[in-house]
Amino acid sequence: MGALFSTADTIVAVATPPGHSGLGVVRLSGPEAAAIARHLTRRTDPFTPRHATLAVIPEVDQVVVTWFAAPHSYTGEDVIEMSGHGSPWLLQAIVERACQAGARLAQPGEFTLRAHLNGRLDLIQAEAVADLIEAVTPLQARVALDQLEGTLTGLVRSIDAQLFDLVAKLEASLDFPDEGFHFITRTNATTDLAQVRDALTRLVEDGRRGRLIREGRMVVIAGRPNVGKSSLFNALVGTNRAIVTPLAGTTRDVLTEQLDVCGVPITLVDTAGLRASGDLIEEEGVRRAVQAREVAALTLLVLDASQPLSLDDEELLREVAGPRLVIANKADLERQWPEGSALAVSATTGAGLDTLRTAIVVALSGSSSSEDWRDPPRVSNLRHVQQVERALVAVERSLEELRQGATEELVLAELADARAALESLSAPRTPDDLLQHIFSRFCIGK
Ligand SMILES: Nc1nc2c(ncn2[C@@H]2O[C@H](COP(=O)(O)OP(=O)(O)OP(=O)(O)O)[C@@H](O)[C@H]2O)c(=O)[nH]1
Ligand SMILES: [Mg+2]
Repeated sequence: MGALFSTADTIVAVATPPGHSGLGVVRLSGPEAAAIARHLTRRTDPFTPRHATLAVIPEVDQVVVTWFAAPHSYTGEDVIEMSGHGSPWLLQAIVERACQAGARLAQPGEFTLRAHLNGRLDLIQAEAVADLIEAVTPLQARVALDQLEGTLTGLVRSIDAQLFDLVAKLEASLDFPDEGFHFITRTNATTDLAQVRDALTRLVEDGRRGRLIREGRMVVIAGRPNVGKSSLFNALVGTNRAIVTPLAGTTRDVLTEQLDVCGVPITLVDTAGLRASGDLIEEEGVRRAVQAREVAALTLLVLDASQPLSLDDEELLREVAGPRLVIANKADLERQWPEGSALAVSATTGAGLDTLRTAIVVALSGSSSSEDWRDPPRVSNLRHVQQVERALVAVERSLEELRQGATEELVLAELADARAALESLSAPRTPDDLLQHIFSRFCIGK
């Protein structure tokens, strides 16, 4: 732990993924980085900053060395990147030689931690680096990139600046105890704070969608046998992953696939048709289907539009309460009942699937409208959402105090809390345990 927060030594790690690849990169950061690289390549001349230099590490590999001189580097320290051939053995050999020459193996996230400690990235940006690396959908990557580029930081700063302005005026008023609210009227303070509240409210709303995009959700397909659950599963996944037959009771196991639904990473689950069959295997399948429904964020309850609704269907509609979408499948055939609020789709022709995709993300986000899902939300990380919420609660309390005619002191106490929440987002003074927590989810070499 101690070593993690010291930036006095030089750290080294392979920065590319394990396995064989065209290129592999070893990264060094710290005061000895350039000297160690020279030692490894038997070079007497210094490297030229930001120039790619072909060099040889005797008996190991040919490498291209790039030196980023402090402070113009990712970490803000001297950084050396050595690109070699992407063999795990060769890269490991380079790391070992670097360690023999005085470097220390980097811990997960330690390069980015140093970038943060050296003021190159605030905490929001550092966390965005991990999100960017882990992104599995284009929208996830876009949200993380925006944060890395400082969109959220800038927004939080501007909200905090508005609060600071108000705090300054209220504090100055404290020197005029007789009059009270000397430098700003209650009405103006209320107007300013209402603006801040609205900006924070929009961010919290953004956060609901942002978390959905960042975290993903599990969606389970359920319904009676033969209604076309597996066909729908295949249609959404885009491959014939599940077996489809005209026989009721085809699917017994629980099948899962990962897919991108309007930018949200979804784990889609296909399950056995729900019925009492007396068949041992099928009953186990039904038990697992019920279990899957219990952990899923959303159930797609599939009904067959080409068959009259049975008592079993009615029962299922009562039983599957929770968050759900009712789907009238086989809408390409003659319909036997009016869909009402059910979504008409055809798993075989693909009709209605786009509407269904939108309906899934809208239902998961709990929003009432199908806002433009391609529009990247500005906040997505739970820690960030929580701090914005904390700031919002404090601002709402301060508005209430103003309304009730409270003194400047009371209003100021709430505003201090709001500002502390906002500051903890970009966090120049983050407690070590929070840093430890945040950076432990990084991979080694980042
Ligand atoms: N016309 C039409 N047929 C469909 C549609 N969806 C599924 N089917 C047919 O319905 C039959 C059952 O489809 P499955 O996808 O296996 O149904 P399931 O709900 O998974 O069935 P179990 O696994 O037995 O519970 C197959 O013959 C499919 O070709 C559809 O949208 N239109
Ligand atoms: Mg099936």
